[in-house]
Amino acid sequence: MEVRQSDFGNGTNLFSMVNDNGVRLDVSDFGARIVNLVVPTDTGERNIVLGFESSEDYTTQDSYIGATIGRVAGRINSGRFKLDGKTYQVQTNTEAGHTLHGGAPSFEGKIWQSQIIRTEDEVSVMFTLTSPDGENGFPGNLTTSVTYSLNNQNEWTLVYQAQTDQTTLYNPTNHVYFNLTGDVETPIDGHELTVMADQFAVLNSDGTVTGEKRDVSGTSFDFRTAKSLKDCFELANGAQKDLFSGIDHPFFLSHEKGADVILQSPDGKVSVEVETDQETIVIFTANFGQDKMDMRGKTLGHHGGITFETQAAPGAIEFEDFGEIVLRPDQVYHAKTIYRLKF
Ligand code: G6D
Repeated sequence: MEVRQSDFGNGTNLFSMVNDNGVRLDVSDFGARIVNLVVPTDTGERNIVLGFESSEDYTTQDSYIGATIGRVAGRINSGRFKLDGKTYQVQTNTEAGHTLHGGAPSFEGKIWQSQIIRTEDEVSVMFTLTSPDGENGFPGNLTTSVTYSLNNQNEWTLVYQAQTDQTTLYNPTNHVYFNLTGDVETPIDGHELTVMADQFAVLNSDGTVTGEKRDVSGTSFDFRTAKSLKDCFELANGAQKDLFSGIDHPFFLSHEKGADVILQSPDGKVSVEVETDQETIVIFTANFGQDKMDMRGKTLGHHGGITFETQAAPGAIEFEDFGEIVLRPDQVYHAKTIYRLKF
């Protein structure tokens, strides 16, 4: 296995990790993000994630694609929360006046420190970042790392660590979009999805959670047995699906044996299995509507990819049963997600 470093533009770097089976994982210190994930198939190499060809493109087209998101993934209602009796107002960055993905710019817009790590079993790049006290309104000097690893079992592993010198909020995630066809112009409708979750979080029209955990039974969000995304998108009685022209929801994982989530390509040649120690996964099906992006010489549009944002549920600071995102000085934050590639 090997790691190569190259220029990614504007003082940023690209790190290419290649395993002995021909899998290539490209990551950048710009936003500590995944850029490419290439797998070999009997019909040639296939890049199964969305990504641009230079760091500039992320600034001009879409800053979140593949990026590490923090301090708090998802929306904080009105950018306001209480911590140990004190009310904080953090920077809001949505039309509805909420804070999305930690404010803007946040982790996705930073150049992280990087360190290449090679062991017998895997190659890794560890990205580290210090978010200063008061950044975007969040308390505490937060030192955080995210380590991307690739091994010869074709597993891409993400490990997060963080510490803070004052009580704060921390709920990071990775904003990777998968499209297992390898063609950004092919919508994901033909993919089959399995999500081992009995409940999802109901959303308001502005994307904030209502606080209701709803059973998936009888809804278009029941993926406990494999179902095509087309069936989900087209099924009637999917009020929440229609509200967002797709999925943009947290699913509460039941963590039964095996994978938490499985995505299968339409031709059955490639699949990704996700296993995480996080309580929820936010699935967003790139509900871009008429918005288009130039990507790798093609045009990315509506339903061009699907995210698997493993994290505590958005709204956790508002609703106790949505998870725990308070990080205290005497704690070390740790989270791990594995994406197993089959091809
Ligand atoms: C939209 O609501 C969605 C978010 O979940 C997503 O992360 C973002 O677009 C890229 O705001």
